[in-house]
Amino acid sequence: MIFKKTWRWFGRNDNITLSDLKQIGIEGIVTSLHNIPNGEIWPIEAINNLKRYIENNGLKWLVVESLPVSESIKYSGKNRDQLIENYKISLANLGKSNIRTICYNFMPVIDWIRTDLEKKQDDGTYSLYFSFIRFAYFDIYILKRTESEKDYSSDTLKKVHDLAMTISEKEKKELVENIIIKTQGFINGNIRETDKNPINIFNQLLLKYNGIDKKQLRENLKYFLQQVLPVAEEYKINLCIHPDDPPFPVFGMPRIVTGEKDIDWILKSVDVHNNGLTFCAGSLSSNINNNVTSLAQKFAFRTHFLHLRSTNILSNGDFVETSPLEGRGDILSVIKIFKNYTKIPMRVDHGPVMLTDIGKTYNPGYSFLGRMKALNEISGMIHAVSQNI
Ligand code: DNO
Repeated sequence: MIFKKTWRWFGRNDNITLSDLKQIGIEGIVTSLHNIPNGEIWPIEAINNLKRYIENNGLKWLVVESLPVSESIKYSGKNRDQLIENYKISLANLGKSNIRTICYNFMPVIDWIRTDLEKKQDDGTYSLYFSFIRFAYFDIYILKRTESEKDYSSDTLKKVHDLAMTISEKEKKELVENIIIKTQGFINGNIRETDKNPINIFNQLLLKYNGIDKKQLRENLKYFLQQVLPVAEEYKINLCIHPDDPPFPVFGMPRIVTGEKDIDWILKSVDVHNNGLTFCAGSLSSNINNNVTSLAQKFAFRTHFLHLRSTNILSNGDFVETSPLEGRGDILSVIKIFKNYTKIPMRVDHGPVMLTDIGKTYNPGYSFLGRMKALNEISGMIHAVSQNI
């Protein structure tokens, strides 16, 4: 196997068990200490406890996804230095426990975004989906963000206003749940299912970024990297930033991991091997300006973790997740490029809901059978590539 085959597992409460994962050929686990609040130190005992549990089940904890970066570090709040100190201690504790690949992201306020979590496809499966019109509707009519209309074309605005005439209360509620709640809670995001007024919390957080443009956000990332990378180097930890998903500005805030220029800037901002990338083919594929194959060629040398998934951009600009055999993720070419690098941990991502998983409860994008199907498609490609077929 030219990659380490890994799987994102959400801890002891995940209804997919480690023995399930052994049965489908997984070698390594990607997980996080999901119960530790964002910003707090990860104690070495808690790390070792989970690590032992994984090892007792015959697997290895290979990747942390994510060690979350607190908002205050991103918007350079008053307590950012204290939070960076905490981050450094968590990193050192992970290093002492021999966990050496750490994925994180630097997206302001909101991690990944979809407007639909189960959009029915022609084949009867359900996929994640991003609709521009419904997203803009949420921004303008539900969030009521000041001057939000300025961020959309007149054509989009017309469609948004048309939608406003017909959208039901149920659909509005679903948009809130899909965009800012259900995709965030399970990854230690800012909003939890139990929060009473998520819109209010979200709007308060957006205010923290008033006056923070792309240049400033980049500087805040650089400030963070300059301080944490010496610790990463000392403990031989590869830090790998995850691309923005979707990779374009949202809610009037900048995004700084969207494509070639951004990634180049980040890798050069602190030019050491441990300052690396999570090459998420899926996220990168959902920006029409990105050519995933050439990005892989350019950045494979600093990639420490791979997410193999793919999307298709539709003629109206929306995007939808696809099988790894299709779409703009160009997974076969990506595999061919990474074949020449030493055994990078790889996982699939965002599988469809299908067959007997329909109606079961999983974190959005993380059902069992859809991801297993994608993993098998990818395993077939990897096998052929490794045999030079
Ligand atoms: C969603 C994922 C993200 C990703 C984090 C990494 O399913 O792509 O949550 O894991 O952004 O920090």
